[in-house]
Amino acid sequence: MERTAFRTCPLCEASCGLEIEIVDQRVKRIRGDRSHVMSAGFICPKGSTLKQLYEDPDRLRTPVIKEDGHHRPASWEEAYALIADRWGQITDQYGRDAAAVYLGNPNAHQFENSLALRPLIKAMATKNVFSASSVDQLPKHVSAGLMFGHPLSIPVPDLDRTDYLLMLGANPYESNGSLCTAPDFPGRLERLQERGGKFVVVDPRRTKTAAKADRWIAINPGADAAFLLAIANAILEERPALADHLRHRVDGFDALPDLVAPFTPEATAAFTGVDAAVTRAVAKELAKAERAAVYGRIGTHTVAFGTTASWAVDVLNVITGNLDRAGGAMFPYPSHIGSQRARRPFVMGRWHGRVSGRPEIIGELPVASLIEEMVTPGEGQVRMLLTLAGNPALTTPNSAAFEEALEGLDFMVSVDVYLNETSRHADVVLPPPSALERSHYDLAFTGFSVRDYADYSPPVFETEAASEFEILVRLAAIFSGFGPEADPDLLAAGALTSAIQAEVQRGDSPISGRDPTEILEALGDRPWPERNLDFLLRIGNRGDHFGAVPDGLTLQKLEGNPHGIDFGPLLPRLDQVLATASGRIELTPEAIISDLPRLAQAVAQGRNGGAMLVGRRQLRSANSWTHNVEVLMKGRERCTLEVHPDDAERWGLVHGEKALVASAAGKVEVPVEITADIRPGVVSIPYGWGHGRLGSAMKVAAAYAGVNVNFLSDGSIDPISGNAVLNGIPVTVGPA
Ligand SMILES: Nc1nc2c(c(=O)[nH]1)N[C@H]1C(S)=C(S)[C@@H](COP(=O)(O)OP(=O)(O)OC[C@H]3O[C@@H](n4cnc5c(=O)[nH]c(N)nc54)[C@H](O)[C@@H]3O)O[C@H]1N2
Ligand SMILES: Nc1nc2c(c(=O)[nH]1)N[C@H]1C(S)=C(S)[C@@H](COP(=O)(O)OP(=O)(O)OC[C@H]3O[C@@H](n4cnc5c(=O)[nH]c(N)nc54)[C@H](O)[C@@H]3O)O[C@H]1N2
Ligand code: SF4
Ligand SMILES: [Mo]
Repeated sequence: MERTAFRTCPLCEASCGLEIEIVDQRVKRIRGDRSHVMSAGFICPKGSTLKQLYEDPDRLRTPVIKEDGHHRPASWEEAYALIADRWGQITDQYGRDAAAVYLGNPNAHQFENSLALRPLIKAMATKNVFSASSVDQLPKHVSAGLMFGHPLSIPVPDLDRTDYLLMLGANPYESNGSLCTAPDFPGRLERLQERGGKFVVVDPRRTKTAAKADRWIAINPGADAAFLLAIANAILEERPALADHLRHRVDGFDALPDLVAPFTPEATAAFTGVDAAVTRAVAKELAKAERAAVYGRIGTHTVAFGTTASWAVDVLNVITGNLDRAGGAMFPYPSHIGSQRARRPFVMGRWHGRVSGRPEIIGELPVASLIEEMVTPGEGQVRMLLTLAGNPALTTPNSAAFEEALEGLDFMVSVDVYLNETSRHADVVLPPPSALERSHYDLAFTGFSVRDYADYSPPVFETEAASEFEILVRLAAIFSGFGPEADPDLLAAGALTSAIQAEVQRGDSPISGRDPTEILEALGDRPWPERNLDFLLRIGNRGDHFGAVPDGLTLQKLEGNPHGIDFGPLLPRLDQVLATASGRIELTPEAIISDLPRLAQAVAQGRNGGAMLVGRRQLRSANSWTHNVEVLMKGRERCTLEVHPDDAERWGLVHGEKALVASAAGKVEVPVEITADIRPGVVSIPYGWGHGRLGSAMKVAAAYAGVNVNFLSDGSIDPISGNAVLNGIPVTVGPA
């Protein structure tokens, strides 16, 4: 029996369409879906490995429970009963804050997880909620929240129409883009150049992306905020007026020249390592380009001035008139979002961390503070941890201390497909099905897409196993006190019914005043995640509003379009987006302005000349977890220390031999790769490696272990957002 299935790849934000050939219930081949409305056949080497990930003998298929230091298979009933028991004991004795949860990256790629998480977290009723966001893009949420009023109102570069892209700390030739969903990002950049446009890459490393760029600027790590403000300074010297479409929508424009006055291209040059003439040239190009966009990613976010850099990116988009216009930086409008978004302005600090008092942001505390919450005794100490689709032992700072803290916990649960560096510490591991056994819709990344589109894929293979939705609902039931035997269907039905009831009661809802029973019935008898999704789509901005808009979007319509539906290029929509108290763009938010003296001080201090460590991503890895796939791993060693030839000589390093790299937090030994494609004084180790730890069960990954770069990150943060500093870490380097 042969058939072809179409499925979105969930491994990175590009969300490519895949065409999967199946013969006799086995995957024969996976290639790019040439008819997909966004990816048009593009695929990277990881996309076809959904087969290997599905077939991987090391992938967990039943729960495991740790006994005497070893994991043994267990039934679901036994696993849930144990969790209910321990949860009860720990929270009865120590209170709800004794339990913490860490949410990893794949949650954002699985819509059923996104749907189940809110009730799950609510059921835990703990303030100790942590996620990968605070080792990633949190600074962008904060700057967007402060400037535009909502932490998800993040403008994306209009890649397909821009004439000039200034890109900082991003390497889409390897990463395929982030906070910018654009399958075949490299192809889109090449087309930009073909139509006469330019792109400039700011990165301490001459990455593949930088090598293709019209200009590569080898900035010092951690200096982007100063560089961007120097560009703003140079542009504002010309006293430009705001563009017409922004003129009455911006507060703080007049205050800006004084605020950026200390950051001239000349004054910042020693700190950024960028010649004033180059900064001025970029400022001129950016200001004069017909349609331009500034875009910053990991290298601008995971640094000591991450929020300031994130803010400065959009300051430039505003003052050059490029925000909210075609070819500039625009706000996507995904189909599952209704026309009315809550207009309550963004706030931070609704609660605070126990130990260093860090403010809550978007419902979370910074994961860099999780160690102290676990190890500092006293009321509210974290004694139980739930990790959901995350591998914080490799991905969060100060890994040695982190793993030690995990060992000190009373109880730990992981929901994960592998027994890996993190879940090996867990008392119970609950495995969800593999990607090919689950359906897909992008609730998260369509919100950052360069075109408005929607696609849905049903599961490629049926499975008897519990869905991840069911696992999360059952955990929520346990945490709510309904116990391990509660019926997940009843709970899911209850949650959807309440959502419908709340919606019909909203005056501005497209289904205001309708009968909730009629709405629930209209959603049919699909699995619960699908019913929830259909509900969101149908009340969404392109929805059929349950019959009111005859041709409107429904899940059924998406099912009939397996290559997705393209709704066209992004449209200007600033008025709809703005949710600040003033109703305008806040160009000079207090939380950021008040931190500028710290940047001015860093600029004045300059550099001490010591080595700085940065990370990097690689095309054949997805964060820390696809390393058990042999076809992705074979070939030359990839977990290496990139060093400039001058530095190698200075430090006595030999290509292929090991170097010892040490920071305030720890040290690692790593093979040296001498390359001129890195700024002198900067070294780079890729992130996501460090496998083969005792108790993990990933044979291929163990054979290509590499080292964990987060042994070197010391837990320092960007003080505004609390995001971890993972790039620009002072290190010493010598032969091992
Ligand atoms: N030094 C340094 N550190 C970094 C970064 C960096 O650039 N440098 N980058 C940061 C960034 S951007 C991110 S996003 C984070 C990522 O940090 P994490 O989210 O903690 O790490 P991942 O490697 O994505 O781990 C995903 C985990 O989920 C499991 N998994 C995979 N699919 C599923 C699924 O469908 N369900 C469940 N339940 N589990 C699944 C995998 O086995 C793995 O254990 O790391 C951050 N850490
Ligand atoms: N193949 C692959 N693709 C991925 C992932 C993966 O692990 N592998 N992970 C996915 C995830 S979760 C994310 S968040 C995205 C991230 O996507 P990107 O943001 O494109 O991530 P990186 O490839 O890590 O690129 C960061 C770049 O910043 C540079 N850099 C470091 N410090 C600085 C600095 O201070 N200033 C500047 N200007 N540059 C600096 C680094 O040299 C590096 O080239 O990728 C996603 N896609
Ligand atoms: S670029 Fe990302 S979404 Fe596309 S095939 Fe590769 S891993 Fe999958
Ligand atoms: Mo990420």
